[in-house]
Amino acid sequence: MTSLSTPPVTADSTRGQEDRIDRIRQAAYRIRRNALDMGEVQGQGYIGQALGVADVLAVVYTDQLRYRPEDPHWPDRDRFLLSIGHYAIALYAALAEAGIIPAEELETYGSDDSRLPMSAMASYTPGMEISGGSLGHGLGVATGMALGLRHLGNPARVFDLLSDGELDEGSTWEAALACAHHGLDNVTAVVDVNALQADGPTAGVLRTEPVVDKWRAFGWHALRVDGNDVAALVDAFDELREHRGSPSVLICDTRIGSGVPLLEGREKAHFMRVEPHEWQIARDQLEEGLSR
Ligand SMILES: Cc1ncc(C[n+]2csc(CCOP(=O)(O)OP(=O)(O)O)c2C)c(N)n1
Ligand SMILES: [Mg+2]
Repeated sequence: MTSLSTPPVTADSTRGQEDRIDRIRQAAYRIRRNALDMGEVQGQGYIGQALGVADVLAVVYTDQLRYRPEDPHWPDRDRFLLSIGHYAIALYAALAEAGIIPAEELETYGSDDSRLPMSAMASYTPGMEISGGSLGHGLGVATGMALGLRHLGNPARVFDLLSDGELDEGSTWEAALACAHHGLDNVTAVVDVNALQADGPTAGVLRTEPVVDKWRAFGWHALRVDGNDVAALVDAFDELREHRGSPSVLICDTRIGSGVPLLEGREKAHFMRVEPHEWQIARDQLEEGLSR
C-alpha cells in the first residue's frame, strides 16, 4: 500500500534513483579494485570477504553514513563498527573510497609501521572505530555506544558489521538482547552471511538458520537481502533508516569473491592464496563486470 506521504513515482524520480544506484556501483567497483591492490601486496588474505562485502560498504559509505572525511572523530558522525577484525582489508578499501585515508596509503597494507595492519586496530587507522581479532564483541560495543549517544541527545547512528561466524558467539546474542531491551533504534546491525567460516561452510560448523526469525525473536526489526544487489541494499537501508522503537538488522547474503569469477569458486576461500599472475586477470574480470 502506498502511504499518502510517499512522493509519486515520476520519470525524474526514477532517473534520480538510477543515477544513485549507478554511482554506488561505481564506488563498489573501486572498493573491489582497492581490495585487489592490497591483496596483491601480501599475495594472500581475506580477499574473498572483501569482494563479497564491497556492495554493502559502498552503500553504507557513499549513501547512508554521515561523516566528515577530514575529521574522523567528529562527535556527530555516524559510527561504523567492524566487528570482524579480519575484514580490515575490506574496510580500508572503503575508507580510501570515502576519502578518510589516502588511496596511496593502501600499498603499505600489512607492512611494518603501516597504519593498515592485517587485523583492525582502532589506534592505528583513521575511521577504524574499534579494534578486532576476537570475534563476537562488536555488537556489545555498538550497544554501549548507542546508549551513550542517546544519553547525550546525539542523533548519530551506530552501525555494526558482523559475520555469519559471529552468530556462533554467545556474546553476540547477549548484546542483541540488551540492545533490544533498551529500544536502541539508533543501532543497525549488518550481518554478512557468506555461508563460510574458517572451519568450512557455516551450515556444517553450527546451524544458525533461520537467522531472520532468531533476530525477530530477540526483538529486532529484521530484513534479508541479496548483499550483492545494490538496488536491493539501497531499498533495505532506506527502510531501516525510517524504523523506530527497536534496533534493526540487515541480513546480507553475499558471495565470496563477488565480481571476480576467477575467485568466486575458489577452494579454501576463508584465507585465499592468489598466484602472482592471477591478480591482473582478477582486475580485468572486475572491469569486464562493470561494463556489463
Ligand atoms: C572468539 C574467536 N574465536 C575464534 C576466532 C578464530 N577465527 C578467526 S576468523 C574465524 C571465522 C569466523 O567466521 P566468519 O567470520 O563467518 O568467517 P569468514 O566468512 O571470514 O570465512 C574464526 C573462527 C576468533 N578470531 N575469535
Ligand atoms: Mg562467514
